[in-house]
Amino acid sequence: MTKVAAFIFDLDGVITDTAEYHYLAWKRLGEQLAIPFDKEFNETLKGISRMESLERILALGGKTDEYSTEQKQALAEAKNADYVSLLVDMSPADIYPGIERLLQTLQAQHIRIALASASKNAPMILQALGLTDYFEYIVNPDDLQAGKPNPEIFLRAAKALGVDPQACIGVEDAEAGIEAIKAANMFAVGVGTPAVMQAAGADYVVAQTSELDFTKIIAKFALK
Ligand code: B16
Ligand code: MG
Repeated sequence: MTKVAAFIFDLDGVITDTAEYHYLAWKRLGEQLAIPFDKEFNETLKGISRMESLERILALGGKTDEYSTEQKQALAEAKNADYVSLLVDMSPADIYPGIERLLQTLQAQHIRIALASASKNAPMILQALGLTDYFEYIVNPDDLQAGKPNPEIFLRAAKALGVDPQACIGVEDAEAGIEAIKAANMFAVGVGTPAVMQAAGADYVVAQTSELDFTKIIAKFALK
């Protein structure tokens, strides 16, 4: 039986609730561009890179060809400045319930820990949450050829840790993220609506992070 060697975490929506701030900042930009959208559409942006998210919003409004590459870059930067301004008060109080307990257990069990977030702001957010020291490796999204659902980000983390993907457990809240974990040949833990997570391929699902229990996850992994 394969022994679990590493846990690879998503950030937004798993470790903390930045997903809500991404939504607010994109929504405000969408309104400026006369492209309103709701939370349902926003779900499709979870785990998706900044530029790809902008492209999807412009496509929604039928405005893909209305902006040059430079203008799109400026729009993405404006969204990011707005998003970062929403994070100023972030502190360890913003860590989702159960996350630090899980990280402590993993450390005590000598299981390796990495971060596979599409966010370029991830190192700054981990710092603000006081969690940086738990992570042995943080994938730099600038180094990737393809974003989630491509498995590259999870495979990159496994390679950096020097572990077999089949001995890794990925934790995600986005459909694109679950698909990326499965395509990487890893065990996928989904945080969110069970039907949605299962449809994306999750091997084990919890409705919220407070239910992330090391012993239960390992037991499910062992059954695979
Ligand atoms: P940034 P994750 C993703 O983070 C978010 O889910 C997604 O909404 C965001 O567009 C993306 O990071 C890029 O973030 O603009 O900060 O570089 O869920 O992969 O941790
Ligand atoms: Mg996420």
